[in-house]
Amino acid sequence: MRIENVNVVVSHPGRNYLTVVVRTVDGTIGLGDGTLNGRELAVAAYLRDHVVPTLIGRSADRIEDTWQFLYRGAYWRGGPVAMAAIAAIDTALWDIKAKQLGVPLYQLLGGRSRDGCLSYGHASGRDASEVIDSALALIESGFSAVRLQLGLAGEPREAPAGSRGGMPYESRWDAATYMRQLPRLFERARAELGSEVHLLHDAHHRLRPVEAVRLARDLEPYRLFWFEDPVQADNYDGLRLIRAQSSTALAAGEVLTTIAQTRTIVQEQLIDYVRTSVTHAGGVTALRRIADFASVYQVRTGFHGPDDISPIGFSAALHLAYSVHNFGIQEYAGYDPLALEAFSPQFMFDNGFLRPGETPGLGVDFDEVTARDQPYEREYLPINRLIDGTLHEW
Ligand code: EZ4
Ligand code: CO
Repeated sequence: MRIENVNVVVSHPGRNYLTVVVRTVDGTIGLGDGTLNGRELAVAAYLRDHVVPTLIGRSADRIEDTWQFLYRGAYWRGGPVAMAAIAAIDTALWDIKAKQLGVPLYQLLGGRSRDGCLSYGHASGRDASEVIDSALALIESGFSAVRLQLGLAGEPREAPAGSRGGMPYESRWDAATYMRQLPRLFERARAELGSEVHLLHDAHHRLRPVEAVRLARDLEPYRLFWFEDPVQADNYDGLRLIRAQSSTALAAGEVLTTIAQTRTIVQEQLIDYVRTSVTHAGGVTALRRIADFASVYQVRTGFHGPDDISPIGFSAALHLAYSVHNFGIQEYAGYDPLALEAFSPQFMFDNGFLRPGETPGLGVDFDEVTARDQPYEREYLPINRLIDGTLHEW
């Protein structure tokens, strides 16, 4: 079935999302997510100017060939902009194929491997009491796994209203304060939330290796499900150091965009969970390969699932999570009601577990007409500075 038309829509149902709408000559519509937080328009231009014109008239059936055409055929490989663009097209083509065959996507990926996908929610707050209250609310709503983030240590969960002027919000962060506060938070969390709940934490690439080693060791008594992104993503030696000295489980990879970039951390088993996403690492085709590669090394999936991945990319991830053997956990940050309205996702959350929709395809819809009334708004991730003003990882 030939591709007749491809629309690239950047809209703002509560936040910015890049949605690709691929239409075949028989009227089948496939949806893809290429949202790259803070750089959405670059992906839109890459698609509109260089990808879409080459897709019109191509066979929508040839998903693998189209993936290779966009990746290998461009000569310039990888990078977050190109890989988000490829992801959007690839996801839309899987949606089309599953719709045309009349099955939910996971059936094309081998059928389900489990009854539901364990998910974790985000608990945050300005101090330990607030974080624990936030975690209790999540547990109350069914979650058996929660990520604990302490706002005071420099993690603004939401960019405050001030950032809505189109400039990034700036926060301050101090490693020593963070490293003092975090073990205390987890000590309290274990005391108040019990030993059964899974606890996670994300260090957002902020630590130097020796700091990360110390923190990973200080956190050992609290048995974290994982400690995420302790050091810069490309600092393999840093991860080796942490790995050699601590038994705290590690997760990394949300900023990686290709299977080749996951190679060292997976093959050397520097991590326990790989965090790549359908939206940022080249789509369903690419993520399936990463999951299979990781399975060889007993590395499990922990696909990135923030609300800056649209319900389309999130649903695609769930079909994979449902079907791959080495699934670990799925991040589920939840969505703004406007986003749920815009995409009508069919996935289900039940007692801490997620399941993809049962309707043919991804199980999402996209209301293009309403999207026109929700145009792009310039918004960026916050930035972090050290106490002396030096720019640091956010
Ligand atoms: O900073 O999605 O694990 N989750 C995260 C996220 C990322 C954002 C980047 O756009 O690290 O909060
Ligand atoms: Co993260």
